[in-house]
Amino acid sequence: MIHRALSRGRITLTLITLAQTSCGGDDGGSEADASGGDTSGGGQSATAVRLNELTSKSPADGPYAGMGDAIEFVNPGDVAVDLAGWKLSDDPGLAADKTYEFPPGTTIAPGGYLVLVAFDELTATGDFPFGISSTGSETISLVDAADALVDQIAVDGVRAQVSYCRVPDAEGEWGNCLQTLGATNVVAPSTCGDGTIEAEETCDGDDLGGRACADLGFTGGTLACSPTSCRLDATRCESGLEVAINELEAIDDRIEVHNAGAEAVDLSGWILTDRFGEAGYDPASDSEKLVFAAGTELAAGGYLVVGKGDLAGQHPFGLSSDGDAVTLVQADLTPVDHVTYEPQQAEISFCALPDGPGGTWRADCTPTFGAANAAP
Ligand SMILES: [Ca+2]
Ligand SMILES: [Ca+2]
Ligand SMILES: [Ca+2]
Repeated sequence: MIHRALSRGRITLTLITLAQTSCGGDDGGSEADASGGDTSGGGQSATAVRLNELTSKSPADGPYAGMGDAIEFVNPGDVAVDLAGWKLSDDPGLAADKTYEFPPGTTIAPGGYLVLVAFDELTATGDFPFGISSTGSETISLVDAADALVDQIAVDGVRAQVSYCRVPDAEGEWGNCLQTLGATNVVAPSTCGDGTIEAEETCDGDDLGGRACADLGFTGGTLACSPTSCRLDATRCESGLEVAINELEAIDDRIEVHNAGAEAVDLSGWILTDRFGEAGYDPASDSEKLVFAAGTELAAGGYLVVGKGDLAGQHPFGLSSDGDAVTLVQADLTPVDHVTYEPQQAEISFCALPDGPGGTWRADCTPTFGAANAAP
């Protein structure tokens, strides 16, 4: 059913052609026309080709796993389309270094799909020379060989982390989708960011499911919802203690804990975990936690850097650069501090400024593990 041809080299094209049994659905010329005047009257012209699906993060599985951001095109027409000389860009001005030109021999069969992936300079594989931001907005343009606009989409990259697509294919409205690169688009069962708690979500936007910091064991502060994971973000909840998570990064997975108080604090039996949830914390179900050894003390004004590993004093869980959360819990399971970060924020250093429980978290700090935090 699915035929996949892959050619590798300076330019990689991945072409998927579906069996032609499902392409009878011509809508009689009401095809959306992004540019105005680029389709002929009556049946669908060559420029019926449409941007159809985008991902702003490399697919986790499927035929494009690990291949980078992906863009799917569809040809809903009844004739093959030759894309030689067409261009794809994240710059409406088509700057050369931000623009991919479809090479000779690039065609999409009637009812077929074409999937391109971001060019990876390290491996010199892939196609288009730009990334699709997973946190910001992008405008992706498709133009034909005469540089006439064929289709264009302004996408909020947060909504494209799994898939942003048209439903139905080619002509529908764009929205959050299941990932279906090279196949018919499907609406996502839930949408993080639509303000409604659905499916796996524990919150969405301002809807926290009626919860506040106190429900998680904190003494006060402001509970929020991660805009990318739709899980509770207790970063601004307060414990009233002077000890806090102070800095972290997702490359070597280091976590800095700081005692901003005037007296040493005994951390014996305290726990550092990535599993703290809306139902509180169950250490019995968490095999990947660090329990601080008896006698662990953090001096007044001191910094403790916890690295990743299986040795004493190390934490065994990873910190994802795609967003994650860390919580420090006392021996009696009362939470001390929690930090949630979003994709890309911890790639260099995510830190509290100024140091300690009252600081405001920000991305891209100057790394200062073991010392006072510093702005970029
Ligand atoms: Ca698709
Ligand atoms: Ca939702
Ligand atoms: Ca620091």
